[in-house]
Parts: sequence; C-alpha cells; structure tokens
Amino acid sequence: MRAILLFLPFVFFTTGFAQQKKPNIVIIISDDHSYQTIGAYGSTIGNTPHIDRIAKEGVVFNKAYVTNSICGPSRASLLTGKYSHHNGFKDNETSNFNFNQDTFTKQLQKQGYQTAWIGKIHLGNKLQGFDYYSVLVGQGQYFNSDFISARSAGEEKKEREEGYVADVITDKALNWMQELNEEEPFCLIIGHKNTHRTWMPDPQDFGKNDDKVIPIPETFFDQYETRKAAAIQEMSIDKDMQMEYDLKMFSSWDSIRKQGPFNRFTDSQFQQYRAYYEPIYQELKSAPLQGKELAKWKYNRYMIDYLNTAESMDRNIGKVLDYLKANNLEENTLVVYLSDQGFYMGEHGWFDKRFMYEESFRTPMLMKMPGYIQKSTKIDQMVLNVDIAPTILELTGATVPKDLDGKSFLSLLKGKSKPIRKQLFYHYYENGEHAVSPHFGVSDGRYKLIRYYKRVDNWELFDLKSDPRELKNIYDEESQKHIVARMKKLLLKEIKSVGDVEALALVN
Ligand code: SGN
Ligand code: CA
Repeated sequence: MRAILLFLPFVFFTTGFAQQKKPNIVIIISDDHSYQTIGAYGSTIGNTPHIDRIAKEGVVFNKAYVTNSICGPSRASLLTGKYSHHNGFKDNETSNFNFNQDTFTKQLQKQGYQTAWIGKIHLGNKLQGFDYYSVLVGQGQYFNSDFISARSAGEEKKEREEGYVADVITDKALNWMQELNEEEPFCLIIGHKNTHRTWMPDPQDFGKNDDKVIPIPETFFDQYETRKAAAIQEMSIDKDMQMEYDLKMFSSWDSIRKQGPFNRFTDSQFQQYRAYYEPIYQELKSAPLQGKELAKWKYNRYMIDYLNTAESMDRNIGKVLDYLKANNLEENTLVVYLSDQGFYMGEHGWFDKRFMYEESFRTPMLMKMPGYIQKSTKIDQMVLNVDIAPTILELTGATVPKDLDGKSFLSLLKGKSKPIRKQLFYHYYENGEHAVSPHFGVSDGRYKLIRYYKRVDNWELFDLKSDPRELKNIYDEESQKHIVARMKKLLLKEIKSVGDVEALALVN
C-alpha cells in the first residue's frame, strides 16, 4: 500500500511534466521558391538536399495553396490565420499591416513561448508578438543588408550586416536559439530573401547548375488565346525580364559598381560577381542572339541564377536542421518549410507569381516532427496558408480564436485522411507592377473558376483534369454551362463563408 502511494505522485508528476513540454516551432519561410525546383517535389533540376531532408523525416504537402499570391499578404495570412480582407493587408503597394491585431505568435506568448522573427517579413519594421526580431528593411538586399532589430520593450536599432543575407539571417537565428531559456518552448520564424528577384547567389554557388540541361516548359511560348489577363501581364521572360537588371549582363562593370545593389558590395564580393558574369556577357556579345533564341537563352540564364540562389538558401536550412539535432531539440520541434507563394519557372513564358494558376497559387510546404509526424509521407488533401496558424495553436494546446478563416489540419499531420477543405477561395488585389489584373476565384481541385476585375473584366474556367496547364478557358463554351453554374454557386458559398464583401459585389 505504501509503495503504491509513493508511486502515484511520481506518475502524476511525470505525466504532468510531459504534458507541459510544449513543442517548439521553427518556421522557415522563403520568398518566391517554386515547388517545381525542389527535389522532394520531384524536380530533377533543383538541388535542395536539406529541404529534402525535411521530406525524408516528415511530410510533403502536395496541395498547399495561398489565399493571395504575393509576399506581404501571404505573411500576413500566415501570422493571422485570416484572409487579406480580414487582416487588412491586401497588397504590397498600398497596405500597412496593423500589428495591434491578434497573431498566432501573440497567442503563443500567452502560453509562455519565447518568440522571434528573423529575416524578411515585408510587413513593416515595428513588430508585435515577438520577444525579439531582426528583420530586413523592406525587401532587403542579398549582400550587406540592413536589419532593424529590437527586443520586447527594448530600443530598436538599424544596422548593416556584412555578408550574404541567408548566412546573416541564419547566424542570427542560431544565436537567438542559443540564448533561450531551456525551460520554456520557443517559436522561431526565419524569413529568407532567397529566391526573390534578382536571384543573386552566394558566389560559392556560382557554377553549381550552369552545365545542366534545363528543359524549356511546354507552355513557354504560350500565346494566351482565350485568357485576356494572361495576355496583358508584364512578367514575361522574353519581353519584361531585363538583360542588365535581372540577368546581370552589364556592358560596363565599372559604372555598375556605383549603382545599387552593387554599390554596397565589398571589393571582394564585387570581384567575384564580375569574374562570373563578365565572360558570359562577352560570349553572348561575340555571338548575339535574337527572337526565340534569345528568349530561350534568357530562360536558361534565369534558371541558372535561380537554382544557384536556391542552393545558397538550402545550405542555410541545413544549418538550422543540424543545430536542432546537435542540441537535442529535434524530437520536440515542429519544423515547417514553405514559400510565401509559388513562382513561374518559365511556364506561360513567365517569371513572378500573382495569378491563381497552379504554379503561383500553390506553394511548397513540408513539415517534420519525429515521433509525431510519420516519416517520408505525403499529404494530398488541400490546405491553405491561413490554416497554419490554427494548426500550430491546436498542436500547442492554445485555444484557437473563433474569428480565424483558417482551419486546423492537425488531423492530417496525425495521418487521418478526411479533407479539411473541399474547395479553395483565392483573392489577389494588387494592381500595379507586372500588370496582373486583380481577381478572385474558387477551385475544387478539378475545376477552377476565376473572376478578373479592374484591369480586365472577365471570367475564366479551367478543367484541370483535361487541361492541367490551364491553357484553355472554357468559360464561354456551351457544353460547360452547367459547370459554370455549379462553380458560381460554389464561389458564392465561399465568398459568403469568408465574408468577402468586395468579391460579393462582383460575382454576378
Ligand atoms: C519587387 C520585384 C517584383 C516583385 C515584387 C513583389 N521587383 O517589386 O518583381 O513581383 O517585388 O515581390 S524588383 O525589381 O524590386 O525586384 S514580393 O515577393 O515582395 O511579393
Ligand atoms: Ca514572394
């Protein structure tokens, strides 16, 4: 009897303690990283061994989507678990993020979490919900970037940090983890600038992808018949990608030294850039190309710069995974890798994002937490970036606020297969750079209905089964009338369920 009595408090104590050990959260969010170039998504051209490690030790989401395919709005949706019309950050060009609103990191702080955002956020410089932050000023720079840093209730300071941006961000993240109180859980968000335009690799990655045979996407010479908004965009590799600014084909490296971003390079960084790009320019000059041949050449150079820039980031993702392992944090840490949206790798002839077409509507997303998430698995159910906040809140035992648009997909992480979402609602607002018309729409996985407004006023309907590349708008086809009617109903239902008043006024 006495032995049992002695044993009981012990059991209570140990199980109670186990419940208190909340998981740590590490979210690595990159910028404009395409699933088409990630090994874990089947890419044969992208070399991403460390992202692929997350896939081997965890799960790949094959159908993760964003609510608004652009940087600031995507991060705002991640933080708030809400659509742009609810969190107020609709576009990069005119919106200001109101940090007084609730975010999942504020909720985690209430649970005793130590929180930080390090790197690119693109939602201003006065953050709330983080004990510490050190963020890029605006888009930041690939080399010797400026950071704004602050501790809670502490002074804010702006500093230029010498080095390659992904290295600097990672060093800051590792340093922050080293300082943590080990008794309390933490949530760290690492925001990378890579692989954003103008795709500038760490010089050690020059040459890594240069000799690969990179196939041209079958839609590279798309003529956009039946798709008005697609026809008038300004994100074409052929027409809009610049030989100098984007592809670094400078006739005079001496004069470019005095201009941004090269005016902030050290001499050594500059010499390495010049030594790599100048011979490529000379070669092209000696045998100039035109028309389609030049477009293909530009595509190839774009891909090489992009893939090299991705390698510079992937190595840094590896450093974070290694740190967690070396410090016995692996078992109890949820690692999330995602991009703020997908990106065009020459499909439709494009770079950039914004459209509700699959390449930019979808985003890569992988997660791992050994012992909780099964290794080497895939989730084929549709989820949205707004679903991440409630999932993390549920995982950590926090209450999920009722006003979120997101739905927790924790059951999917546990291996269940019941869908979280049967259709996805999307709304893109920006009406400026790259000339993509504002639009909203709904996808049920098979059919996608899109309504463009402002710049273009029309509808598109695609059957993803017979037309996965989204080349043939069948909205006006007589035979599709019943599908149009069904999808409009679905769109209306989604608009009402998320309370998007602006879209509601335009749906008929
Ligand atoms: C910059 C880029 C655009 C890009 C936007 C949005 N131009 O303005 O090409 O679409 O950012 O990107 S650049 O000349 O400044 O590189 S986002 O990732 O911030 O949404
Ligand atoms: Ca982006």
